[in-house]
Amino acid sequence: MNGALDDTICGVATPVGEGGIGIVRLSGRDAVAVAERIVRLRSNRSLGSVASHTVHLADLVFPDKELGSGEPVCNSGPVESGMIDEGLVVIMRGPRSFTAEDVVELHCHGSRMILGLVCEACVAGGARMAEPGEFTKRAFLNGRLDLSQAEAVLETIRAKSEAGLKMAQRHLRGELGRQVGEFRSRLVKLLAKVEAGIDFVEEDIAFVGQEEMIGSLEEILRGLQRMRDSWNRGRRLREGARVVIVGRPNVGKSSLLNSLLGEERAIVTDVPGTTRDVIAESVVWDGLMVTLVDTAGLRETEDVVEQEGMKRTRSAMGEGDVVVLVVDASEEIERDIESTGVMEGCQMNLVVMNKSDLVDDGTLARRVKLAEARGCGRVIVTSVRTGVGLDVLREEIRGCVSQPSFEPNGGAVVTNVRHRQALERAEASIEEALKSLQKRVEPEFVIVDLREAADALGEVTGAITSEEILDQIFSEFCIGK
Ligand SMILES: Nc1nc2c(ncn2[C@@H]2O[C@H](COP(=O)(O)OP(=O)(O)OP(=O)(O)O)[C@@H](O)[C@H]2O)c(=O)[nH]1
Ligand SMILES: [Mg+2]
Repeated sequence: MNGALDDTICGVATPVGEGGIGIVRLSGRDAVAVAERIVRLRSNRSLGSVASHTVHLADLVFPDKELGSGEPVCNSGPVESGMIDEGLVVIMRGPRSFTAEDVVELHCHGSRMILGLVCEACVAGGARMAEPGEFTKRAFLNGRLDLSQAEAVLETIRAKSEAGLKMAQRHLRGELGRQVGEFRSRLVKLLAKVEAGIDFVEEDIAFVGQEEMIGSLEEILRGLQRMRDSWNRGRRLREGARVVIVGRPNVGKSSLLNSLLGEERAIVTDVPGTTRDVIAESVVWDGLMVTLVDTAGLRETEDVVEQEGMKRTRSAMGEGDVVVLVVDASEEIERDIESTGVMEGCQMNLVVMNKSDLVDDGTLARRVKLAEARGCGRVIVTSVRTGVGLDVLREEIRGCVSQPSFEPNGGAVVTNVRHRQALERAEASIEEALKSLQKRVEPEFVIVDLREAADALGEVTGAITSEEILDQIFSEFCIGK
């Protein structure tokens, strides 16, 4: 992405496809001048003369020179006369705009055809097509957003649940950047003190005591670790908690998945070993996103396809936030222990005793007790056939994934791999600095480590950054954002 900041860019800001309205956005020094060439305000005023942050009804046309060239863009209809559409023009002069530059939005009918023609007209009028994420990149480069906020724009657009959206919006408000920024400035102050200490070493002035220094660094380290610990919580908020359903073949795992989803997503048959692969599907329960994962049944087998399926089951279990073990209520629970091995020293969060419709209450109670004695978590009795216990199960799962620490309040939550890696690097450097301090080695070593830590934190907010990192971040955006 090499776009210089002194040119003017344009792009479709609304999704591809048909819609009530579609918006083409212009940003840059000449945004108003470019727009003036292609809009004819119904008020007959020139766009350059109207107040900022106002809306105007207008005809959108090709710039005059295109009209005069005698090359109609379309063979019939109004386009031939240079007219593209009628719409609204919004003018926002910098720095009070998303990019902090002059921005003009052209609101027209939401047709791919029209939006394409409006972009062509903008280009003919002197703009250039924007690259992915270039509007947001400009907002960052012009100091409107820090880098973590710019990334939060994407996170906001992509949020799939209410909780994920709230978190993204907190990032957008700059909470993460502020917190990281505070740690960084504390590090930079310490760094300055150590450097000053070195400069005056001959005069033997200790600007910052060894103990005080160690104390401060340890405090910063703990703060960073706390932030990084929020990673799993953040990932779950963004992607939804993964609830993995496991158990022996034929116990009703796929039936359970289907009924929790409310759709016939997985194949259900009475043949053991029906499911061969991992099936993941997301649902939103009262604003909380949950990804339900159905797996291949676990048993001893010679079948290579089934073996591969089971390998996938085990790796899915490793990635699960909640593991639900399904057992068949109509069979002795010991069988589940023998044939799956999963109950041995198991880490299950929930045990579902399904097919309760097939057994009498006495037997059921005895088996529930046995399962509970195994210490594999709470046992829930269900029957997919009659619907018994399914609401209870849904509530239990919700309870597992929305414990207090899971809610999007409290400190900043890390959801971005890049941020997590930067925090990890900062922590490692601070740990090195602490080791050097404890060994009382030359302050130069401490300085190098502290500087690295401060730089790593600077990468989160964009205080320290390279063109390469920026390109990587903004290329994930869509054009027009
Ligand atoms: N009676 C009764 N039958 C059930 C219940 N739940 C599922 N079944 C039946 O049990 C059989 C197996 O169900 P599945 O959902 O395919 O079982 P699974 O655990 O996914 O099996 P695999 O994919 O082979 O591992 C089907 O015939 C279902 O209709 C239940 O609560 N009661
Ligand atoms: Mg199945």
